[in-house]
Amino acid sequence: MAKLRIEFLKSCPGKTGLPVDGLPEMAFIGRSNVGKSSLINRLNSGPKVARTSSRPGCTQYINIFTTNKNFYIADLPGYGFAKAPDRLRRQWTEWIGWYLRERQTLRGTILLVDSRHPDLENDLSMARFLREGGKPYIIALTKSDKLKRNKLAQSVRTAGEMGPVIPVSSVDGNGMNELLKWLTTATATHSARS
Ligand SMILES: Nc1nc2c(ncn2[C@@H]2O[C@H](COP(=O)(O)OP(=O)(O)O)[C@@H](O)[C@H]2O)c(=O)[nH]1
Ligand SMILES: [Mg+2]
Repeated sequence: MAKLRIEFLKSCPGKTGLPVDGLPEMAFIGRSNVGKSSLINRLNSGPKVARTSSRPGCTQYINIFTTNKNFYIADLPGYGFAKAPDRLRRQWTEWIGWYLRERQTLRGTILLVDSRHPDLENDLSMARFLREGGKPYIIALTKSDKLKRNKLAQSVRTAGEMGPVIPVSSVDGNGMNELLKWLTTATATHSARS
């Protein structure tokens, strides 16, 4: 299976830390614990580069990774963890809202959605936000290994309301080639603003 060579570059707490060399960027976003770090690690040909855990974190940093395909991966902080204080939620909305709306080099977004919960309100509103933003995005329906075939098909249909769907699994590798193809195509496509 084709893979990327991914390396961690840096953690950015705000705009000033983001790369300025103009290389295209692809964002990964989703609820905490949806499987974002695992997916980035699975796409990578080398050892783990993204930290995985079973406990939702609440870091507000955007983690930037380099790839051998001349684009950056931006790992955005997860949303939707119930216990976050209001102050943290406001910060998240401001910083990530700014990033998704204004980041000139952003070429596309992978919205990760748990295949067992394909219709959660915060995922639906993120999908709406991305659609309104007008840049390419795709729904990566995570942990597809956890569902039987017909349940997964049902989940793909439900998630299809939000946009184009690729079911993926970091455990058995389902969907990785398709996701990789989408990533490389979207990074090569110039947006109207660049
Ligand atoms: N069965 C299964 N479990 C997964 C998969 N991806 C992630 N997980 C588990 O889900 C939990 C959260 O994963 P993580 O990658 O840290 O999520 P993040 O918070 O979105 O970065 C961990 O316990 C992972 O082992 C998957 O594709 N299949
Ligand atoms: Mg993570």
